[in-house]
Amino acid sequence: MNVAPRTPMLDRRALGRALSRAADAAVADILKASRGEGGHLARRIGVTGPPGAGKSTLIAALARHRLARAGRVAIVAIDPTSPKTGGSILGDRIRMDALVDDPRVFIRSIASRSATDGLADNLPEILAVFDDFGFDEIILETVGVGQSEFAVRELVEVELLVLSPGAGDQIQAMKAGILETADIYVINKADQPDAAKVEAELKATLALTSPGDPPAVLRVRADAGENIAALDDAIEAAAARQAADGDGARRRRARQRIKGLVWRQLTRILADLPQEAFEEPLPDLYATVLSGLAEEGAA
Ligand SMILES: Nc1nc2c(ncn2[C@@H]2O[C@H](COP(=O)(O)OP(=O)(O)OP(=O)(O)O)[C@@H](O)[C@H]2O)c(=O)[nH]1
Ligand SMILES: [Mg+2]
Repeated sequence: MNVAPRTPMLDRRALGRALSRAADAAVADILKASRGEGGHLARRIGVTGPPGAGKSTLIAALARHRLARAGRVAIVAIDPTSPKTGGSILGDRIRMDALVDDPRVFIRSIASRSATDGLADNLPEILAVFDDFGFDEIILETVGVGQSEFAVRELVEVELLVLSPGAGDQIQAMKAGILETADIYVINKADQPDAAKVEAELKATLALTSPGDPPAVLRVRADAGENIAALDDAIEAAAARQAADGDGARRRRARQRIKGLVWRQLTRILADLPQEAFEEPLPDLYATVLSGLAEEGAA
């Protein structure tokens, strides 16, 4: 008898516990628990854009297509406003009700806490849990058009920027450089009158910032699922280009995890130093901080 290969059942409670542990773990514990690299990696798709552009609606529509290609998909929303909650919160910021009961989908909202770039300072560790639990893909929603775009870019393989009509001002307001970070540009709310205008404006801007090789721009209607299949194909193509880079994703993961861990440790060491330490000559202060980092690593 031919039995189709099946993804083993997901232990949601174990996953929930592992995520909470990763969110709260001290750096030393993370180092201790590290099992060496080389394991399975979930592909990461970042979805970013201004508030209300339709990111969550788009992700809900997109997830259905991604599930046809992947066995298990996690949706992680970085929520800049909500306080930290134990489980997944499915408030009105997340429009994914239809996916909640799908056993192949896991949805989690994460408070951004105090990191200066608007991301949780331990986000690399939290995302790594999904690798360990055998997820094929993570779709990561982040709000904003500021610092977080640059930080997210390092965390994902494929980055989508979602804009909507009325975004003309948003395009103007985006800092130079942010527009260039995405692989795929999505104009959502194609049903609204100004969609074509926003698309033209965006294309004109991209022609200046990426002359010769303008990235994909797609007009979609997330709430009706229109043109989402084309977006799904564009993601697949962008992912294939990334995959050609061999172990690029693995190296990128290692780089941002170590950066995150050292940053957290540095922040703590600086907070714990007595005021007098900052009156010492800079080379001495530097040596003090470095030895603090070395002690933590060895702990
Ligand atoms: N007309 C129209 N409305 C849409 C479309 N897609 C989403 N919306 C609506 O736009 C509003 C915002 O959608 P969300 O998906 O919550 O947007 P978001 O970018 O995730 O918002 P935040 O997470 O709050 O930043 C909701 O009322 C959606 O129903 C679309 O294609 N057309
Ligand atoms: Mg949202």
